[in-house]
Amino acid sequence: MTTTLITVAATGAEAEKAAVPALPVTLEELTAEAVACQQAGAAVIHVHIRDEKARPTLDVGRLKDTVGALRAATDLIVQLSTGGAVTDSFEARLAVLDAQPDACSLTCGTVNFGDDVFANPWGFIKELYQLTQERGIVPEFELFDLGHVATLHRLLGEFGPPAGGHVHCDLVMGVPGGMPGNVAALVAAVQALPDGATWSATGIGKTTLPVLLGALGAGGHLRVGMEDTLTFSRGRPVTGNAELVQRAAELASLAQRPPMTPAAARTFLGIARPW
Ligand code: KMH
Ligand code: ZN
Repeated sequence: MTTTLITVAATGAEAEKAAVPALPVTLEELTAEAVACQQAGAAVIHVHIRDEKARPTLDVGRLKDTVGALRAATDLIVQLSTGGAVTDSFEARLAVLDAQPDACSLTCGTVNFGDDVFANPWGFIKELYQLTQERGIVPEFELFDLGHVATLHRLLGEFGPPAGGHVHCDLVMGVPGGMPGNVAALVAAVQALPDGATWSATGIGKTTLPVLLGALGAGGHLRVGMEDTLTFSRGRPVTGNAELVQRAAELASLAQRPPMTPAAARTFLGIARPW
């Protein structure tokens, strides 16, 4: 049976704990959330971490502890963010790989990000990509705009296939400054992907449900989570990541493509269990 890969992006770097008490920011909160999300149908966790004051951090020691704790408590594929926060340096973002995750995000271009800029120039992209190849860490190509697809083609053309041999992309849609979160943009991006690539999609904020339903209809996989949306339905805050995963799993099952298990996801993405 065809199944659906569900990734949970549990925390992100943008929401503030003070404003969103349900946001998992401590290692204990993140681990508990991960366990609940695996039970609800997630196979991958996309991870941003926070410091003791709940501010975003790329501290490598904390990242290592996080990878270890998530591996001990769950079977989820641990995908560390190399995007970090818009304020993070390229050096700190490259050093994320020192925490030896299973997988990492790799954004294929710069994008306006609300009032900020999420910077991903070519020199940084190719350095990060080559590092993932050297270390055997499987990248997920984050595509915020159609131009990012062109850069993905250039990257694969110049440096060859990723660790694991399979190209899996994530369309991040509806960021103010990126491609819109609608079906027309989704189809345009999917049509431009490299042959053989698989993809998931996520819609930020109000675009969450249109993108989720469009992705299911177009044969794609799903990313959900509090990094991307803080509202479950109009006027009703999300109470935790697991309810977003559960809704995605139910809709995927309704579409006759139930959630992929973490073990199947490892095979699908080309991730060997490294420990
Ligand atoms: N926090 C955004 C600036 C990623 O995780 O790779 C970047 C981001 C992408 O979230
Ligand atoms: Zn992220």
